[in-house]
Amino acid sequence: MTVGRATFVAIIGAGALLGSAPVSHARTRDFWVAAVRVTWNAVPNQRDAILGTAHDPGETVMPTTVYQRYTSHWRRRLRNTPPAGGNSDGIPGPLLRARQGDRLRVHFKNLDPIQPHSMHFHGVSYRPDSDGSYVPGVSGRDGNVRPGQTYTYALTAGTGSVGVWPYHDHSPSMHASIEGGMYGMLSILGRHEPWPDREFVVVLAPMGYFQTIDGRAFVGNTPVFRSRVGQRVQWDVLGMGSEHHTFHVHGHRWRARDGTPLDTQTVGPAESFRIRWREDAPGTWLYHCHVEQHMAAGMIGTYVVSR
Ligand SMILES: [Cu+2]
Repeated sequence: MTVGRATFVAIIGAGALLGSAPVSHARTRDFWVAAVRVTWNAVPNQRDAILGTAHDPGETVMPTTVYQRYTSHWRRRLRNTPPAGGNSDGIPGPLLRARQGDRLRVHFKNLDPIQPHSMHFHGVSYRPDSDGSYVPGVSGRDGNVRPGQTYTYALTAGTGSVGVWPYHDHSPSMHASIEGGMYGMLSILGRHEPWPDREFVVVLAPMGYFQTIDGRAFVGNTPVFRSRVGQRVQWDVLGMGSEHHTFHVHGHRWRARDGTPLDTQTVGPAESFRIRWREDAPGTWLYHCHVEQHMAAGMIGTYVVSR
């Protein structure tokens, strides 16, 4: 007990030295994540229900590696996102939630038997040995976690960390890994911000023949997000890949930083934003990327609001 307490004090001291936010109620949050091989189907029902076209499993099923959330010391697999946060699991990786002033320790294990992997985080502070990117001749194990190995990334959420941010593989295998879904999001709340009642993670990214939301394409396969009237809803939106997307939700508007009402917002590669509202519009609504070719290639889903 005494040792744990001493460690905690030392960690707070380090945070203060790094110039991060007020740390009086700061916590250290541990996350356990592994890279695991899976067989992923981007279109599990094999169809585009809007156009009425069929897609062959030869196009939709692929072996890939994903980030998976675990209990401590990788004993047991857990869901990556809260149950109401969508029906997809494995892509994106675990939603890592913290508060401004917190320290995060992300314990990563590479269970992929073939490729090296890593975790590189946006939006938070860290020393170079927690950057998680491979720099030939310079970087250490953090950027090149080989099969069977582990690495712990030490991160600090400072005043400039409030918001939502991507993380992704930045090892030598990053290009194939990102195309295959090795990305996820950090969600950092301000010191006194309430947790939303519903938090939806939306990653817009290409995968094989498709343009996907959380690794799935077409209504009936993409996440069905659910909320109730009166709930505080938060959407965490991220673009990955090489294209820009325009995120649109039917029947709702939100405000840009300058107060302008929006119902469509552009997100480029590795850009991210959060959208919040108090839900007041019951019904079944579409959400989608409004780049027409992306929508036609699967980047569309439904959002169900009950009374
Ligand atoms: Cu798009």
